Amino acid sequence: MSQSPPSIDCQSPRVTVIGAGNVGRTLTQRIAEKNLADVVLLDIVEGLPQGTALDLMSAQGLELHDSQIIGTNDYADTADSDIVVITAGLARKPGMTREDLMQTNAKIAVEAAQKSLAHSPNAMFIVITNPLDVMTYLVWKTTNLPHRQVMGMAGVLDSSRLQTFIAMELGVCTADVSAMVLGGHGDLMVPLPRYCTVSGVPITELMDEPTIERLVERTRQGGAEVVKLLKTGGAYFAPASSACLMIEAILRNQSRLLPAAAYLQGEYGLKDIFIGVPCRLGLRGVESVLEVKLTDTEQKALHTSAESVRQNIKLALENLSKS
Ligand code: TXD
Repeated sequence: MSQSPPSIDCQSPRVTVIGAGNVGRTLTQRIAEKNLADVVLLDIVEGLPQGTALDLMSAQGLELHDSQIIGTNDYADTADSDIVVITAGLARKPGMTREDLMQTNAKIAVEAAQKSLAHSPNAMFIVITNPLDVMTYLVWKTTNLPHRQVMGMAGVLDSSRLQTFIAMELGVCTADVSAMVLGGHGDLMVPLPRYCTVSGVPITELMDEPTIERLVERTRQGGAEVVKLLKTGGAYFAPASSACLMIEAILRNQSRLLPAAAYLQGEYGLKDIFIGVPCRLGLRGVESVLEVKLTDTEQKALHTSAESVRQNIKLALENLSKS
């Protein structure tokens, strides 16, 4: 008697990365080498995603992963993606703020989101394009997706920079350091030294005030410091690792507590805005937003950062409606 074999869903998860620039292609490499998913890499420049995909696939037997990587200029190839990551857009040059990129990147990010959504209506969207919190809001607003399905990557990166600076200062293993940065991804971001620890010991017990303030300021300027050194673009190794961590948390339903730009509905006294807050990330996207206790000063700093994001959202929406 023939027995039907047990049904095993062998389909790999599929992640689309829009933008095959520095962040997009490094992220593609990270996802593949961690065997997290198949990756579709899309760019407007002909040949760039195809060449990158071919190059990365040629290392498959050396890195021993089995992710498929497809390079394309056609959104039809992105169909049925579980996650879409938007990295397309201009990067900063020395002396530029993230906000200087707003008008151009708004059009690019919105178009990328809408075209991707048409082929992957159930996808989770992770926005990376700057100015981050504004672009995340625009992607959510223009796609009409449930807000748990849209999030921005910045908090993991900013926290990881602070984590690194603390480890370098104290000469301890970076993995033992835990750091938390909230707020918008800009000069007004809100590092929270009270919530930073080394193996559970608050850094306020290990460093004096001026040292902590110096590390906080270096974190705020962490992106600009890299831009200034590179001269031709922004950071991409740590940004790619940060996005990869979020993707892993979602695809493996890890329920990790990570700072991400999430939609707020009254948490922290803020509404109708995307800004960096601690989120629980899992298969359903932003499963919940955690409200940690803030001092009056921290709360004020978060609101100042939110006010700047809000003004830029207003400006970006006005510009989009004119174009
Ligand atoms: O923490 C964070 N969120 C960030 C954000 C950390 C690092 C980088 N951050 C921002 O991501 C940065 O300020 C940029 O706005 C994006 C992408 O940065 P990246 O360093 O990757 O920029 P590149 O190397 O210039 O790559 C951008 C790619 C490039 O290949 C373009 O051809 C492509 O985007 N591009 C497009 N692809 C598809 N569709 C359209 N319309 C398009 N326009 C440009």
